[in-house]
Amino acid sequence: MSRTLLAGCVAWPAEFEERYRAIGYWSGETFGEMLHQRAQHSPTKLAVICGSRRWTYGELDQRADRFAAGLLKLGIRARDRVVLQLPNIAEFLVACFALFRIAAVPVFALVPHRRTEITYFCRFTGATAYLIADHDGGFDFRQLARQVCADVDTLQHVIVAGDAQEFVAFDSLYAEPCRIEGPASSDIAFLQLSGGSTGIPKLIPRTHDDYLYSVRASVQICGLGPDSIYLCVLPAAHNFALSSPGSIGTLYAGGRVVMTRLPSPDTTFPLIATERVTITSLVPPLALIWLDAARCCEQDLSSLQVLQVGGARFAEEAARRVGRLLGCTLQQVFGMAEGLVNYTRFDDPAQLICGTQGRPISPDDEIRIVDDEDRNVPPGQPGHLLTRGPYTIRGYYRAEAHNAVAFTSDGFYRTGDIVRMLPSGHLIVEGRSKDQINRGGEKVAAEEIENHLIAHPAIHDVALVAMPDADFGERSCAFVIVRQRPGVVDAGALAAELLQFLRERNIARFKLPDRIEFTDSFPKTGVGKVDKRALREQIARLVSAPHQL
Ligand code: OOB
Repeated sequence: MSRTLLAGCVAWPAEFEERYRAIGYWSGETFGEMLHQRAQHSPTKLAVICGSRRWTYGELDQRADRFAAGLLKLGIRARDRVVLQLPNIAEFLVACFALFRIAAVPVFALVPHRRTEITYFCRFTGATAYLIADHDGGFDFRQLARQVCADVDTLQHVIVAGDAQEFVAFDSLYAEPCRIEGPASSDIAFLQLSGGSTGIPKLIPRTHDDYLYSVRASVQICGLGPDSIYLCVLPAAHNFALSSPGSIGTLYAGGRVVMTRLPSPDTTFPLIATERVTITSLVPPLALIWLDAARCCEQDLSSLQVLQVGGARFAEEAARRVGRLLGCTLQQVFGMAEGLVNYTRFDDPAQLICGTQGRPISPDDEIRIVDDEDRNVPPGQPGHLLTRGPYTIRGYYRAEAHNAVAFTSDGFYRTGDIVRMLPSGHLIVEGRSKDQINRGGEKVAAEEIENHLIAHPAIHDVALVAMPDADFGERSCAFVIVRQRPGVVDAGALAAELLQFLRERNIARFKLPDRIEFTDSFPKTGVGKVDKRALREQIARLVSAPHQL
């Protein structure tokens, strides 16, 4: 029986819920139970490797229980929101499973997020706790936590993995396990971040039922089993690395998760060789770096069976090099934190593996490809991808007005992707209608950055668009119209000033424009809106012919 959902979340209509349960997609299992079962079944089997730490299933399960007890003692309760910003370390898994067990709701921030984003997540969700590592990549997160504490009234606890200074030490929370009232499988397990296309980031509520279905099906499609060893290279909290099949899928299958903070071949190739990694997932820019490094690699990468690439479009020519250079099978993954995930299948012909972004996980993933008026396009033609299904959300968290535009009245999610479907059901991502830059898998919502830039007194108007890039696929370019100023504007100095201005607004670095172009006016569409397509074409021409600058 389902309980009321966390306030601000949209449930599936009852007839869908009944159907998804009847078919068995929603199995009634929770994450906490899943890990517990694996631990009971094979307590001494290795589950997580992180540096020199090697934890068995029994140990991971125990740690999750003891950490859960510590969280309860601290006063964190079911349905409390906890902003979690951890790098790829074993504590990430302990924290997730502990929070899942006490039915508290992790909000998955990304490591590059800074004061502006974290403050927003904490305030918007009314978070009572913030969980961080002491530092990562030379950045001190305790410093950030001090600022966030000053900004957010609801925040009561900061928990730090590593040197906690004045905050609560992660390790000090391990307590005697206690009886815990777990969540229902229909409860919200966590809030994921949307790639976003609006000024304000959206949060995605996922239930144990729906997420575990996508995990279970992914495990099956990707052939994971007890012998699988997954290298977690991408941010552990991102949907791809978490559940497609990612670290949760690996644990589901009884395999082993190897955590790495650094994605570069110098670190990861030796790990693959020594830990005998069988599968990993990368975004296209990283895959290109790995392919290059593999040409003159002295490490033994022969254990690697599957390289998954997704998050952004992977060029077909690069896709064709994977087998030859890395000696493994490529799997393309086209997914979204809102739900729908597509995989190429291992027995697909090479043309489909290299030239498409895969087909949906579930027979009940409903796919519509439509024109601007929501009419189905003829088969094979490109159009807007709409989707509905057993693990695709029906609404963002506390976003009623936005939900009215992001979903159709009958519950299809408007992905903002332009796709084409082959007769086999495989999708090819042709482009995007959402106002977003996909910077090699890292998503930048144009409006969010435009809002920041327009706050600068020298700026009259601004438009952020994608420009083609050999390594990232896309980078961002800000077209800027400057207010009339006495004297000549020094473009170089102003561009530097704008970047500094953005840095001072404390946002993730990957959101800073990679290029700034000054202009007198924007091209306009028929109805008078800024014609971003024309701007994209303009910058693409400039980038492809730099000598004409
Ligand atoms: C994954 O999730 P998000 O939420 O960071 O981003 C979703 C968006 C998609 O709507 C699409 O625009 C783009 O990222 N995308 C791709 C792609 N995979 C994602 N575009 C072209 N080709 C691909 N293979 O990125 C994500 C979530 C789960 C698994 C994999 C990726």
